Amino acid sequence: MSNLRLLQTTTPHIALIPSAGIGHLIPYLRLAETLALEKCIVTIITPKPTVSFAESNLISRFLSTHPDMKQLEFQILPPSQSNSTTNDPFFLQYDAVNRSAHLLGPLLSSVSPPLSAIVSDLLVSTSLVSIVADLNLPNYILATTSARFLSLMVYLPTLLAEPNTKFGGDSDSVTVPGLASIPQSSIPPPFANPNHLFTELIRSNSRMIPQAKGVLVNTFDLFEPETLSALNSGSVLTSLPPFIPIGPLVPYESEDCLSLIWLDEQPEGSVVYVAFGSRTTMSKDQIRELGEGLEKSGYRFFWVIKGSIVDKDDKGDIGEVVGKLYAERNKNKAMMIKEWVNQEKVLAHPAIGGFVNHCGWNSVTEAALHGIPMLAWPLHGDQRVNAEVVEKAGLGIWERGWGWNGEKLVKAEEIGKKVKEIMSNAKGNIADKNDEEEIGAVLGKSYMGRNKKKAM
Ligand code: UPG
Repeated sequence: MSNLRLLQTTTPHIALIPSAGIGHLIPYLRLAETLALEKCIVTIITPKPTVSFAESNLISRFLSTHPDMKQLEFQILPPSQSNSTTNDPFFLQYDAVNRSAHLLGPLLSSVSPPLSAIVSDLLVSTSLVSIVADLNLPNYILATTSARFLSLMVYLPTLLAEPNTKFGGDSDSVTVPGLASIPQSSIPPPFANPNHLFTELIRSNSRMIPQAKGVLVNTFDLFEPETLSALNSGSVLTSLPPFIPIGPLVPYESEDCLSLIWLDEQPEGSVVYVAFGSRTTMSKDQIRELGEGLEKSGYRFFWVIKGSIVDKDDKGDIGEVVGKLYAERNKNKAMMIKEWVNQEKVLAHPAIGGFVNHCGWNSVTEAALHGIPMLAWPLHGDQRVNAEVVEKAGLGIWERGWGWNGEKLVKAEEIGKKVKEIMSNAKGNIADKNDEEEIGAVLGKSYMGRNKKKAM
């Protein structure tokens, strides 16, 4: 009993409440480890069921390597099968988590020792306001995106309430006070529809930010100085709590993945890593152009390919996605993989010289942490605004004309050219002559393979 009292008075107990998807889970696991190292008791509240296998696998692996961490499963109401504005399974899950939030009250009040504070995802903050008030607990938000996109979210309710605001309209840009204006072309297309589920979720939850005790942001002062200062000086809105940069969040201890063995055999800085996060796929035609572009660049590459938004639906092997001939002719200079890789360890590997990515904010912060130059290819959501941050900070290049995912077919030539551009800045500055000869030889073989039935 006396020990328990000691715990209650001296050891903070923090509950972490992520929402849905890997991009919103990983920062919470990183924060969990950081808090535990600071001698806090941490309880992670995980919505169940998850949308993807990747989320449930990651949670189990994390808990098995962090036995001191507590977990409570939060059984959520079934997500709607669709909504008139979207059938994106992650948006539907955010909505389901919000609709289930009333079930969190009893769960949060039952934990022992009693909680000292809650850190929750922005996308559940509205639903949590009355619950945390009843429990008399301070609520912090951990924002998983850039401070720049966060500012747009903070200001979204105001923008949507103004009669003259037009997203996707003729004006060139959108103004958030205190920030450099945001081009219309960077505004996520769903914002043009005020009834879109994504817009509605952000609008309703952002309204509650002033009620939070503070907002922890996975960014750092040098990366987004003006934006952080605009948020904290009252320029964006006057009623905001402090925005505290705590990034880049440090990756937690985790196991190696097998693909690192392949990287061990590659020269320093020689490999371009290509990955678009946990939930982004491209059309078959775009995957083909990307594949050819990587070949044309002449560099070795490590390519993580997602065949569907949710991994549970991702069937077929790599040969079926990129073509067996393509896979065969690149096998000596490329690692192509459809399974989960430990991306942070890949980026930390000395063989990696550049990173082609979609500017999911976790990928950006991981690349920043390891100083890997990026070719930004933003595809949806916050990613074009994030790409502005990357470009401004000098961490990478961005070809704006490539548009949103599916808006146009980006051709292999352009991709190859841009890959060469980032890789020429890479640590080892590779362009290895033997490699180019090898490519030529293999291309010859594949040409013969393609034509063997119709030519002698
Ligand atoms: N990851 C792996 N292995 C894989 C795939 C992903 O380790 O095989 C990790 C990666 O290291 C990163 C995370 O998964 O930590 C993916 O996060 P992110 O790069 O942010 O991409 P998304 O999964 O697309 O993240 C969603 C949104 C993105 C947003 C982010 C944070 O799509 O636009 O910025 O959530 O809110």
